[in-house]
Amino acid sequence: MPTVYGAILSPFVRKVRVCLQLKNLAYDLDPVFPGSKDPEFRLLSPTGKIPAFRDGDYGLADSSAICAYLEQKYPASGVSLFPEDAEALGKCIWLEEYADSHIFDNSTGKIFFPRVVLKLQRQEHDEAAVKQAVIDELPPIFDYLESQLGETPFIVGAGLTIADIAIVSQMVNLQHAQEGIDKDRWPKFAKYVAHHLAENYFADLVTEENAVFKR
Ligand SMILES: N[C@@H](CCC(=O)N[C@@H](CS)C(=O)NCC(=O)O)C(=O)O
Repeated sequence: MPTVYGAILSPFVRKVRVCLQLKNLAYDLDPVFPGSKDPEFRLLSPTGKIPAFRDGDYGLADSSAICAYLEQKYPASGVSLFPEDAEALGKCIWLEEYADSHIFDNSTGKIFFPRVVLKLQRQEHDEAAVKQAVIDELPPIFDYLESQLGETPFIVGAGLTIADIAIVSQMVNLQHAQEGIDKDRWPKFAKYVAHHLAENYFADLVTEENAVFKR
């Protein structure tokens, strides 16, 4: 059975877990924190970043690499998350990268990490800087994503893709940080995120994650 190495609040670990679930693949979760010096983990993830992944003798790191591997390795299992059409595929990979880098840096990094991770570690954070990030960084991201959405709950084409999973995965961290999306200002994006959060591929994981805050 494949193993995912990582901590459940990471948007990248969540992204891989959602992919595994949608591809109907059972897996083990080895709870490894970023920067772990565990030799088995560091062989798979030389940077120490999570997630890492093992499938038999094969292993690698990085959520995008892992999800692309799963798609090619198990094409007939569960749903396909990468479109075949070249233009749709290109757009999917772009939006996945936008979520993993730009949204992660400016939303998860500037809002979730200080407010949630530092709090869990019982460290102080600069709440004024977090509030400023909410004002400065989120609206341009939401404006862009609102502009990319049509009437369906999918940002590329007519079905669920890796782009939706990557974007909504970052929005889960924003939700954990007690920030939402104003549905009057960004109606399509707010509806889109709410749609995916209500589906079991996200809802089950978020329920599991919420237990962390009740400990
Ligand atoms: N591009 C990587 C990003 C992974 C990543 O940045 N993970 C964070 C946790 S959410 C991490 O391990 N950070 C530790 C570090 O930057 O040293 C992916 O998609 O997996």
